[in-house]
Amino acid sequence: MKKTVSIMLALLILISFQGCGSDSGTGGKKAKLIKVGFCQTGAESVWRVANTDSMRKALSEKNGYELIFDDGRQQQENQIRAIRNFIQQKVDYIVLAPLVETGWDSVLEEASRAGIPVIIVDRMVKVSDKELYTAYVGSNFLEEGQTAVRWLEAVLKRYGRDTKPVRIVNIQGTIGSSAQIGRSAALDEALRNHSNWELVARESGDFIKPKAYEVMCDILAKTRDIDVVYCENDSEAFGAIKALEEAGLKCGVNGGVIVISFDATTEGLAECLSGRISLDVECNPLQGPYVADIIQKLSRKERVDRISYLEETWFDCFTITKEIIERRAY
Ligand code: GYE
Repeated sequence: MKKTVSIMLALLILISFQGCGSDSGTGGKKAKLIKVGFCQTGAESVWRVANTDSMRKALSEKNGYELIFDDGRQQQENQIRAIRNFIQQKVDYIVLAPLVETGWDSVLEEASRAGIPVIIVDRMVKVSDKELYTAYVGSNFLEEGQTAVRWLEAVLKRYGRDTKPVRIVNIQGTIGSSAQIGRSAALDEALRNHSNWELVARESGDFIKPKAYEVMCDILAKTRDIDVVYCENDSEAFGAIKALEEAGLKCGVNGGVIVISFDATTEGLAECLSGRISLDVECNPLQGPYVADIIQKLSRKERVDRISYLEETWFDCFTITKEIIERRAY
């Protein structure tokens, strides 16, 4: 009798242990994680931090991924080295947010030879063979810029400034990055189409607030006759506004300097509400779920779209509200 009781007890303990294991939903066995190497440009802006966050959340262990994250610290050589490391570590997928468009052919050929699919996010790459990447998720930067110049045209008209000289400063993003190329190209196009628009200065702020502050200070030392500052992201707009205000200039559509920005982060929209930023064109950094979806489809050998542009909108100082800012996810 005593023996039967102890056998039953042992059995009970065994069953309850197995029960604990199956709580994970994997029947006690760990499901194989998908190994992804993600190579980020760096942490230059508020937008970038939101982008990294979105990727980390979507490609979490809980969702079935082993994510190897690499911060390129704004150097293409670092990014190339990271990709080579990912190849050595035999990752299943490589996700690359390229700092600039060119210079990727050899390393992407290495990834292709190793049979590792590459997904490009945010900025684009210019490669000799399109097959060197499997899919792209990001923004149409030329369209973002065209939205900005169309808005400027309309506002100048509304204020009766459409035939007067319009003196524009362009604080560019990282030279050679798709975000810079597209946004600057839209401004160039508009400059060609408006004989009264004049580009008085063009410098790179590298998408970074302190750098933009520095270049704006230098420009202001040469001229204060400025109508518009076309910044290529929010961080640059913050730096430019600081320099403009320290120089005693007012920022705003009504009689001040019109500051245009891109990203529409919570902080950027707060400046839009204060009137310092007149227009903030949205650039969506929440790309993680799209990348996860592509990886899932590729794992099931399903077809994926080669190019996916995220839907984006814009906000200006006339229509922005506290409620819009409170609902903002980044
Ligand atoms: O606008 C900026 C960032 O490539 C779209 O890079 C991205 C840009 C974004 O650091 O804030």
